[in-house]
Amino acid sequence: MESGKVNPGNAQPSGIYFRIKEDKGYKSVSPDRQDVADKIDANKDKVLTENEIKNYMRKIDVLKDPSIASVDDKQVYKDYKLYLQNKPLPQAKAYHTYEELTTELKGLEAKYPDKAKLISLGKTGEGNDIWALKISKDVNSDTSSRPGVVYTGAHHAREWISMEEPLYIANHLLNDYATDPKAKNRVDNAEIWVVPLVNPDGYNYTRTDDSMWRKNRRPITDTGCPGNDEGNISEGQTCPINKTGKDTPIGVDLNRNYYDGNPDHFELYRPKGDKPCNTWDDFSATSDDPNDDTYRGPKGASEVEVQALQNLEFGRKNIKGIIDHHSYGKLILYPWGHTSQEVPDAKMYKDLGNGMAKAMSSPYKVMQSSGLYPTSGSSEDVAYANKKISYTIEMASSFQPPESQIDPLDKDVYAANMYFLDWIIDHKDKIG
Ligand code: 0X9
Ligand code: ZN
Repeated sequence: MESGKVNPGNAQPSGIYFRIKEDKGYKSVSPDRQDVADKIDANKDKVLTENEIKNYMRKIDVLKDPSIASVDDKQVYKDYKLYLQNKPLPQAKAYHTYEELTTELKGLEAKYPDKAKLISLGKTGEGNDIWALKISKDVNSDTSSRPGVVYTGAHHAREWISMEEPLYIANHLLNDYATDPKAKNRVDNAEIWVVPLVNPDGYNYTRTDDSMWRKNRRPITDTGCPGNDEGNISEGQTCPINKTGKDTPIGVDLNRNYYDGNPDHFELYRPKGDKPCNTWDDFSATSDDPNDDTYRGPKGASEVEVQALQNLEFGRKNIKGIIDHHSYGKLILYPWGHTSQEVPDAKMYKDLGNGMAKAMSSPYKVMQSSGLYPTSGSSEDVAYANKKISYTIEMASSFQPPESQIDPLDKDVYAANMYFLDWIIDHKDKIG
């Protein structure tokens, strides 16, 4: 029998908690999650049915649209129930902690000093390093004549599997170099950057406090809305911070915060006419309310994590391709994400995307990002505007797949990632 904060088995909790209906008896929602339970149904002393919880999960996009994305709804529901009970996910032990990731990256650098170099792209608000492993033959020399490809993961804290894939890429390229001519060709002829954990602060928090956390962990004390944070708001506007009267809101959605500073690209971050002071939005999945999961931040590139990635991706002219990993949905997404308009080179994106999908054994759907839902400020769109070949891969069918699925998922997506890398190497003179 389980012990801890949650009432076990058939013991009926007192009426102050919501209860989750289980096959045998009831398990109460943790007091920490009472606000979530209130959102599902404000009627206290209520037993939440599976359907009520699932409807809410659909509303907040934790359960994605199964007509578009691959959804393991049993697994996502199971993980969400544990979240409501404030219990750790059993699969957590199978995913690298931030410390384990750091040790493994340092180990690769130590083992392959002429092919791997570990660089901190910057420090987060909580003092964690945003690690990038540069992989290339004679890595300490100038390798900028080789085409560059960046593989990123875990912009979103809860998307654990998306961190494992870039790490898998690093391990395989380096460990297979001596025995696999394909790996050798890639390391010899490209400059590969692996950034497994863009959001270490958020990730750590998902392992200790909240397995469904998405954003970074920066306290938001200024929304960039002049005067409004003190409640001095003009008519027709809302003040996102004061609106709720809650404690200081925390966190920016890092995949809504990209902006390269080029005024021509501003509308990729914020649609025309929209202001930080109001919460109307052209994009359903992007928000100016710092209490929301998809908060875009007070201004473009306000977050150190985004600045770090942009410095790498747009600062090095030889970088030709970027693949940003997320979970979940088994999707290969290409720009644009902020509009349903097609990019001029959509055919190239579809062909290359289909090639990547074909390299895998599991079916991944290739589609334009906005078809999932439109968003602004995404890494993918800003990369495209900077002439990088840019995809988002939504891995797996849940945010944190169980241990038995991790290796097969990594291996499968690795095939797509290597197809992409080989294509970039083959087309290096024709891109950018
Ligand atoms: O919303 C996102 O940032 C991505 N999905 S996730 O569930 N991993 O959060 C999708 C990004 C792709 N871009 C657009 N859909 N516009
Ligand atoms: Zn994501």
